[in-house]
Amino acid sequence: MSSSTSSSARISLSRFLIEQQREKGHINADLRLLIEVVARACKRISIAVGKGALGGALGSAGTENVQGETQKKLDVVSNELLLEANEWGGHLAALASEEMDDPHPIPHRYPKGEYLLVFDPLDGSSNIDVNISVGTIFSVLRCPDGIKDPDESAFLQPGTKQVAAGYAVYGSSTVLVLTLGDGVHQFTLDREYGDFPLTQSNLRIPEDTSEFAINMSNIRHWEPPMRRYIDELLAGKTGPRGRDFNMRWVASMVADVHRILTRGGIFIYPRDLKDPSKPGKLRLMYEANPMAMIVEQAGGAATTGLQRILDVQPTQLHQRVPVFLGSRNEVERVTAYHREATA
Ligand code: AFP
Repeated sequence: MSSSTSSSARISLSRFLIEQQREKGHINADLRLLIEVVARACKRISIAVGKGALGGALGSAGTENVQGETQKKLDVVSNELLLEANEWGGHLAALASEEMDDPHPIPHRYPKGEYLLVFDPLDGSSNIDVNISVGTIFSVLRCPDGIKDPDESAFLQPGTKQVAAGYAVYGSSTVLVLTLGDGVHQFTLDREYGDFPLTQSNLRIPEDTSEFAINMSNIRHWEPPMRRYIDELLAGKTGPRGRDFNMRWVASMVADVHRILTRGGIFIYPRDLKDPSKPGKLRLMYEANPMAMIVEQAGGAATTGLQRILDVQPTQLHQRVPVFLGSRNEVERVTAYHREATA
């Protein structure tokens, strides 16, 4: 069962991490520092996002990232904030981001650590200008032994190798959701004190749900098992499922996943035939993998439709995968439909 914490038992993120290090031995001092630094950068991003039009950072930066997507000014600002916060602490061997073609080395003037950090600095950024929740997603890997100057190949590890994963949602409040491989915990930014007290520990995703999240406008591009699954949901009480389903789609993965973590649901971004060269829209290393680790740690499931996301062996830093994640029974059903279709 998940548990909420009251303000009388306030446990800050720092205290939580120190206890994880001291009592449970889950993390070492470097990983603790890394998480604290990422949280500090998220606080700064939250402030920049919260300024809205007053910050002068709304709108397009007039550039494109490696995916060919238009970068928003806040994408660039968020990327810079995460780089600046993390490069000098001595806990990282390198960083990689959705917004940079290649990994970012640690400048020679700083010491290097044992970890690799991969992030999507501002997920859902096409929602910024319309004041809808956006967020930051991150994943932490170990730098392979003996590699002093990690390049792309050092990052190409399956999601099972992640030592930590998390996201921040910049919504009506700013929340930080974190897993260190021992459950999922939620912290809420206290804007007056500037810290992240623990507000919920051991989040659990219900096994069953009647809520799905998908961009239905792509329906004509879907493969047959995908259409079968959604047709059955849409048929509601009159169809084979015998009950009605509701749909929600924020188009910010962080916000959709956060809803699922809070009350259950299934999130789907399938492979589609719109552009057969792209196996889905979402990126494996800094969207699918960290979210899959969080969802599994909360008792849910996460697949590509055919295999567990965390088992996918990456071949490129920016590769895409189909994503099915959330309430276990729905993810297993739609995965079974895909497997049957390829058998
Ligand atoms: P942006 O960061 O370009 O807004 O993309 C957001 C996203 O990667 C993910 O957060 C959403 O779930 C998904 O794309 C929305 O995709 P559609 O625009 O195709 O609905």
